[in-house]
Amino acid sequence: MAPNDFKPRYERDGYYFPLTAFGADQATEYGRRVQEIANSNHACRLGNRGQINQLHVLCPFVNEIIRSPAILDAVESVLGPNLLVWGTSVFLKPPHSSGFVSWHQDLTYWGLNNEQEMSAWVAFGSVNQENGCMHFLPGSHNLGQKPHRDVVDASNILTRGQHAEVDVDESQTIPVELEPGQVSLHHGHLLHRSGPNNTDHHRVGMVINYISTSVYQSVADLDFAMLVRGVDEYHHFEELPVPKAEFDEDGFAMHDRMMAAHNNVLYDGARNMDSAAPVSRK
Ligand SMILES: O=C(O)CCC(=O)C(=O)O
Repeated sequence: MAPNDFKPRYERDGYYFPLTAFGADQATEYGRRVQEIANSNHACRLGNRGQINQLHVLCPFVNEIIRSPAILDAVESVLGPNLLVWGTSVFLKPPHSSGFVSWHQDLTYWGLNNEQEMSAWVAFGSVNQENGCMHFLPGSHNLGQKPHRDVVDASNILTRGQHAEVDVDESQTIPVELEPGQVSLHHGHLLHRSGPNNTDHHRVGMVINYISTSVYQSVADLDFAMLVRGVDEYHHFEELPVPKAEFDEDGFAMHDRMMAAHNNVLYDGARNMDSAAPVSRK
């Protein structure tokens, strides 16, 4: 069951944290494995611009993370019982790295037909202002979809370097500090950003994008998602299989197809993106 205050606070503020989904030891172990992948030869095939994308298609342990009952209960309390995962991303922030994420709303370039979506950011280590945690602008999900502008900046680890065209009063924003195993959840129209990592340690976490099965892709004919709770009575997305083994060839083939489909959507209408190789998402 979701905490009693989950839905009212989420609907009022556009986010909720902290929700505890994993014990600290379990979360630290997940973080160790994710970091191992980030340091491996696989990393360059899995994303770009400081992201690793769609690990849930390739790694059974990530598939376990996206099915956390604590997270699914919270998401279900707002989106209903039938849930898909549309994507997962690890935004890499190595020690003393300048990578940042500009103010944006997630749903801007995802091509989804409505806002029946929620993102869960899972901390595998401590996440704070020093190592580049997210900052939220409370209530900004009520602004609806704001225009965004693509800005080429090598340090921006968002796919298109997109900036929401909004003047955000930083004094009104909330730093999303989390301990290992804690999760923050946010609405696809909530304005958020994150800063660089000024510490000696990696910042390790993963974001999971949940949608209701009723959502459909409005920009492309083909898109993929994975059923994680309930039933999919719509079949708007090609269903992703649960990976059987880590990084097997079937998983890679599916991952390549999914990334190609997402990139069609994410780069729709993109200009001046020479520095952004279209292999990442979000
Ligand atoms: O991990 C970060 O620093 C940014 C993540 C983000 O923008 C998101 O989860 O939507």
